[in-house]
Amino acid sequence: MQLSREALLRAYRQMKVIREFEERLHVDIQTGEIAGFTHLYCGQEAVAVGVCEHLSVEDKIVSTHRGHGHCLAKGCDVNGMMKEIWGSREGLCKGKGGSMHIADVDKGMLGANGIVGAGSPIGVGAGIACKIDGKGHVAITFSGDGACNQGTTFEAMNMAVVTKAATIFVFENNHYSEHTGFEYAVGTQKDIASRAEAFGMKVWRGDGTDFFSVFETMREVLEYVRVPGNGPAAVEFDTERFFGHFEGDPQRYRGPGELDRIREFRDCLKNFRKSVTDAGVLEHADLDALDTEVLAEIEESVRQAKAADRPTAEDVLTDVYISY
Ligand SMILES: Cc1ncc(C[n+]2csc(CCOP(=O)(O)OP(=O)(O)O)c2C)c(N)n1
Repeated sequence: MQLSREALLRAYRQMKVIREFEERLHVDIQTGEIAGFTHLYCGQEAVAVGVCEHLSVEDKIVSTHRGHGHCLAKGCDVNGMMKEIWGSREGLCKGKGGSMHIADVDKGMLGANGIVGAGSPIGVGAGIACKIDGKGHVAITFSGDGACNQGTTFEAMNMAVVTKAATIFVFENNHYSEHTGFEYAVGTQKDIASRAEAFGMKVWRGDGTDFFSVFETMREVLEYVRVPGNGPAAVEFDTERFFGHFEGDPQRYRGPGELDRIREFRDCLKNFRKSVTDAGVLEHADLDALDTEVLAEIEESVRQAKAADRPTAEDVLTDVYISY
């Protein structure tokens, strides 16, 4: 564990912000005040944070329908995010993106996406731009195990190899595509990374419930892809989602005790806490203090979101077309 104390505290804080943001949405969605479809990222925090902690604002990411964690890890404003999901005109995208279509181009966050597999081609375009730029910046495209079965993903992987795009395909294998198990739905070798390998990419694999595994793996992947001319790479992280596919999903497809087991043994926040306290680099009290701070921050973001202005009828006619 070679990270400084400051870097460790920052990583924990980032994961905790995502965890509490999502746990709070899980509660608040029950009231019906938050409109639209919401897919929570709880359980997968180590992936978003372990990836994004390596990135600068010039590096781009492309997200999925389960995108809150990616946005927060890339530096999107917590209050702006909460207001966006609450549908306020003060939100990050003026309440017009909502949970599934948040973007913040100034932060290098090119957008969440409601269409499964649609992020990969965007990530290739951004990766080609990074390559042309020649400054060693990269584009990361996040996809789930379900998205790995989409034709768009295959086409994007081939295009990335052919064009030597500075794109990294990060596959988050949380074992479910909606309600369909990975074991059933993925035919080839039960492994996503080997598919990417077949397209001619260097691939890596890591434990997505362990921040240190993600962080170290990404260090290697980025070292490779940041070298102009090396082209793309893919990495598969084995991870877990704690909630249903969408909010309201009763999860009857889960095995008995499955959720209890993953919350007990595959929780990236618990695993992080154990690693750093066992190694004596941080104290429980350091982390407890951050927990308190983050809870207050989330509470404040909800207060602001509830009080924020809602869109007006005139707002329907603005931002219909955007020119860059
Ligand atoms: C092209 C397309 N097909 C189907 C859907 C419906 N759909 C939404 S999410 C999802 C499953 C995605 O699973 P995965 O890629 O593993 O991501 P996860 O939900 O596990 O994060 C499906 C089939 C969609 N939104 N877009």
